[in-house]
Amino acid sequence: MEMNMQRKKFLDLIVYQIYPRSFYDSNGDGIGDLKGITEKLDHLTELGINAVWICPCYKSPNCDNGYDISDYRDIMDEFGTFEDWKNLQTELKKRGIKLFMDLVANHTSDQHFWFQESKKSKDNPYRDYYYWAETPPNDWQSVFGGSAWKYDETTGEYYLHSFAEGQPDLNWTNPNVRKEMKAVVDFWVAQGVDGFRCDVLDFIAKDFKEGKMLAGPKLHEYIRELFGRDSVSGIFTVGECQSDESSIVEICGEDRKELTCTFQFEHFGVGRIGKFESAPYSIDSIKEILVKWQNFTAKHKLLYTIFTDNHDQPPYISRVGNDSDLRYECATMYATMFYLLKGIPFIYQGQEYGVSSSNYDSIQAFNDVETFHYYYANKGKMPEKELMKQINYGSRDNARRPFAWENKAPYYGFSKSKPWILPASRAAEINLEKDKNSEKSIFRFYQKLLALRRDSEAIRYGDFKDVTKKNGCFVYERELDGEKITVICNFDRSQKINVAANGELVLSNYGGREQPCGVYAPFEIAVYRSR
Ligand code: TEU
Ligand code: CA
Repeated sequence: MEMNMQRKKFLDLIVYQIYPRSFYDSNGDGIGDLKGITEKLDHLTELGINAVWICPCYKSPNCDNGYDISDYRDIMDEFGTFEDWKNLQTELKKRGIKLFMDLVANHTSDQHFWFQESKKSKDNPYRDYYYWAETPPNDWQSVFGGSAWKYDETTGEYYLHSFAEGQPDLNWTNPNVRKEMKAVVDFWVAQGVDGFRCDVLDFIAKDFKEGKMLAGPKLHEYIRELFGRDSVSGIFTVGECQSDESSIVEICGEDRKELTCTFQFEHFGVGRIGKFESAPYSIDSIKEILVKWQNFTAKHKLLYTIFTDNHDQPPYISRVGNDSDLRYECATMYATMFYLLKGIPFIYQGQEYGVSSSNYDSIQAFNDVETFHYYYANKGKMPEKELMKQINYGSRDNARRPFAWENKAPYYGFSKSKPWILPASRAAEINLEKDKNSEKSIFRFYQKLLALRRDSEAIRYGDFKDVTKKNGCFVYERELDGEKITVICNFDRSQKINVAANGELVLSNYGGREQPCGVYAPFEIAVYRSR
């Protein structure tokens, strides 16, 4: 079954996710900024991406690094000015790179004008922009821990915050709130942005009756109101949403006028209990999840999003792979396994040089609000060593350490002065410069991989077929109009994989390989192409 043309075009995207605070600091204050991104655009062109998603860069007091917005139409002081943003957009356009902004529609900062008004009095015109209650009507817990209801002295009532206290939830049942958020979307579309990544979008519709914090029955109506309008119908939207089989069809179906696609997070559940505790895993279960979603999205003509990393997750290779003796092999194996699937690749900053989790023995080395919540909620309940082990394992800061551009420069070339958060503990060993100078360069591998994707219609639009015959490996084919790509990934220590892969070997992560069949080394991949 063919998807419509507009959707099909999105399969050409290769998105690079930027966490501005940690990308590059242009003015030496220790904080990454927009000018910093503009200065590093050659790196992105070299890598071979064609779109960027920038995490929130709006005005914010930063209780959750920009996910608490105090003005949706202006730029955070630390990141620069609106002119810097315009300039970044112009430079991206020159390079043919699309720009997706982060839309945080569920909550604002408690410093936002709406909330400042709302808390003043019970009859303030902005009162109903948020959820207020005399006593908490339920025992909802904040995603970051603790009650989701916070007492506010001014009027003696509680307000709802699904995330940090500084992130009060907007009341989407109020038509004025929906109007305001539409105006925010229109503002940025008028500025010429190409789309939005939509933060926790399913939280906008709560179901107080059923006691559900998210994905209430009005969700679809609200999303359609936001994006189902003709004036914004061409833009790309990717939702951070609950995405089980039935909701993903409802939110992303071609005829639904809701979202282009959502992030499918199931593979993040592998190898852990909750966010901070690891659990035994096998890569076969990751493979099974990928196969399931490839087949499901094909059947329902949906766009799949392909990613292993983002700003909320420790590097995938560290959590469910190998970031020590086989770091290069594992990073390139996962890149191959994921990014040659059918869907839209999202690459998170640092993946291209194999960035790995950090190890720090004190909570002082951390900055993230979620990490702090977990730490202080569990302090004293287990040995400090065990607690720090869990923090190092699961903290979002693993993905937020400054990008290590250079090998020797102070702070690895991220900034001229002390960064807002300590560099990755392994930055001296793992940085872009060192990677590029290495015989086994992850960056160069990514370049080849992305070039192959850009060059192959079978990879971008072709059918997916799982032809794996045993555990410990993933073998799949992509095919279109006589072009066939065979992808072989071995994640067993060493094994024999017999695959009738005729064609040319177009990608390998071990030197000197030619044979299509035979024994594969740990984390070895091979990609064959025939036409
Ligand atoms: O994250 C949504 C979310 O549910 C997170 O709790 C996520 O599961 C968690 O961070 C994993 O440890 C989004 C943003 O991506 C995140 O950075 C924000 O903090 C959050 O919304 C609130 O805006
Ligand atoms: Ca700066």
